[in-house]
Amino acid sequence: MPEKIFFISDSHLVSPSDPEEKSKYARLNSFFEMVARQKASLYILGDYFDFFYEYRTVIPKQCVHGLFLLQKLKEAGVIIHYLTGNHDHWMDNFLNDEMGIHVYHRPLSIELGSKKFLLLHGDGLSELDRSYRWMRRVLRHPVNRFLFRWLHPDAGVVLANRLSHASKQHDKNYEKYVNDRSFYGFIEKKFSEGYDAVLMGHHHLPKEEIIRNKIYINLGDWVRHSSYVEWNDGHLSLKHWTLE
Ligand SMILES: [Mn+2]
Repeated sequence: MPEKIFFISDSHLVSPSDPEEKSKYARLNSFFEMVARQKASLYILGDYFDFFYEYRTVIPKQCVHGLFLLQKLKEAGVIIHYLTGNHDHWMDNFLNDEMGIHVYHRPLSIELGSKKFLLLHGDGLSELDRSYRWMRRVLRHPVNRFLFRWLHPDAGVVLANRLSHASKQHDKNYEKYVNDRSFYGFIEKKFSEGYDAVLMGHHHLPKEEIIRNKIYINLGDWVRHSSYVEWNDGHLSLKHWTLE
C-alpha cells in the first residue's frame, strides 16, 4: 500500500475551557481519528500550541489536552514529525524524549517518490515579518530563556499568554499576507536549488500555487480553515476538513 502522509500547521491550541476552542478541539480530534484509521504519518509544521514552555518539571495545564491528542495518535501507531514554529521557540526535548515525536528546529528536507520537498514553518520570511525578526532573537536568547524558567510558572504562563495575545493583535488580520509576494524570492530560490515543492504554514491562509511546474503550498490553519495537505498515491492535495 502506498504511503499516506498528512500535513497540518498552526492550530494555536489554548485551554479547551476557552469557549472558542471547543470546536477546534472537536475538529482536530476527528481529523486525528481519520489519520489514525489510515495508518498515515503526520507532519505538524509548527504552532500546534499557542504557548509551550519546557520547565524542567512542569507542563503548562493549557497544553495537556493537546498533548493527550498527540499521545492518542502515537498509541494508534501514527508517526509524528514536528517542526517548530514561532510559538515554539521554547520547545526542547520533551516531545521527542518522552512522547516519541520527531522534533526539528530547522526546515526539513524530505523525499517522496522521486520528488524533493522542503518543509518549514515560514516565520520571518516575509518582509511583513520584519519587526518580528528582532523579537525572535530576544525570545530565543539563552539568557532570556533562563530568566523565564525562574519565574513561577503561574506568572510565566500569564506573561507568555499576554505576549502571545499581543502578537496576535499584531498579526490581527492574516489577510495582510493575501497579496504579499515578498517571500516568493525564497521559494523560487528553493526551486532552483532542486526542490519540487515547498510546504509551509504561518500565514494562516491556505494557498496552492504552481510556479514553473513546481508547487508552493501554504497549509493554512486550524483556527479558521481546518486545512491540511494530503500526500496520497504520488500527489499532494490541499483540503479542508469537515467534522465527521
Ligand atoms: Mn506561526
